[in-house]
Amino acid sequence: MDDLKAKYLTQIADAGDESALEAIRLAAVGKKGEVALKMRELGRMTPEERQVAGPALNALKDEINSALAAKKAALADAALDERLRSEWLDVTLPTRHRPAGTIHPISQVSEEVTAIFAEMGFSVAEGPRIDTDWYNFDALNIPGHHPARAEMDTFYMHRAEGDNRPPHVLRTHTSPVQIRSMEKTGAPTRIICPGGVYRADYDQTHTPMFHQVEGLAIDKDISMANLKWVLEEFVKSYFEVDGVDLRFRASHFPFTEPSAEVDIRCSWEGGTLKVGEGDDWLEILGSGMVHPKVLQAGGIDPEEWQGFAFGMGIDRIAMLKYGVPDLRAFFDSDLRWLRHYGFAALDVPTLHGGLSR
Ligand code: 2U9
Repeated sequence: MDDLKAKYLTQIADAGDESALEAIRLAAVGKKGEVALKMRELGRMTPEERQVAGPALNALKDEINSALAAKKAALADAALDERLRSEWLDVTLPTRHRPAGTIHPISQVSEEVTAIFAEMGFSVAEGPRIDTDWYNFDALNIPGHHPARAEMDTFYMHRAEGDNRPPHVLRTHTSPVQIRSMEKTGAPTRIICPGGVYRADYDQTHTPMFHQVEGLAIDKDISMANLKWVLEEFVKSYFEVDGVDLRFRASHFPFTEPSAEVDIRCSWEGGTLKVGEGDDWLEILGSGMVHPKVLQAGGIDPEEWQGFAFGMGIDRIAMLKYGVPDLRAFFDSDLRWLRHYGFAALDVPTLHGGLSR
């Protein structure tokens, strides 16, 4: 019995995993194991022999069983230690790498403007960048002979000989989107139309493609007072100031009557723009009451409805807010410039979360 005990305790101590341990258990204390065979021999013993051998065999079985249990627990502990050693992670590491790309200031400003007007009930309308001269000009009260057509340095699409379709142009403003929107949804309406526009012009303050946002609100009793309030709210939100004076200067556009250009009070102390203080004025947009002929072109009865409209250059207001000195840099795709002036991809501008953090 001492030999049996020494044999199995050694085997148990040397077992490398649970399956080896199970094999030892079956061979030692299983139903057909060596201890069971020995137990069967008890029947052939004298009562005196049995009195000694019986308890000794039981004790041996108990000892082997507890050695098995202890070894099983030790193997489980070792396995857990091994998992803890190999399956770790450093929770102090940064969770996510900042994306290498940045949001272009023009995209950022378009999102900011959209968020501000969305809060005032305006939705975004979009349309084609190539449109007919009717949508781009005639519908906006700019007939064929009108000087505004020449002033806008329009890009005309090439037409093949015998092509009888109406002339198409690269839109010179986003106004054709508003005409299409009026045709589609009628009145009342509140929309803004941000997007790229084209004019054949190139110098320090002009690029052949630039960006505008125009707005249109049509209802039964809309006035210049509503226009003034909406623009004041916009300027305060966009430049992130509590108050600002606006100056409406009488102007002329074919598509609005009356028309006004809008300046905001500002100072240029130390070369940086401060909006809402100082004695300077900065022109930032054009506006007016939609011309009755334009409402008519959009299929809306000017006897019943009226509306205001405004337009501004996104590139220009982006330069003013973010201190970009040269317009042309917007279109250069210079990576160092983009890293400097770009915005973090996950900072979506909202009014409650801050427009431009
Ligand atoms: C419809 C009716 C009226 C849009 C308007 C302006 C005044 C304006 C310029 C600002 C700087 C263009 O980017 S810019 O060069 N825009 O001054 N835009 S009112 O009026 C509309 C538009 C559509 C149906």
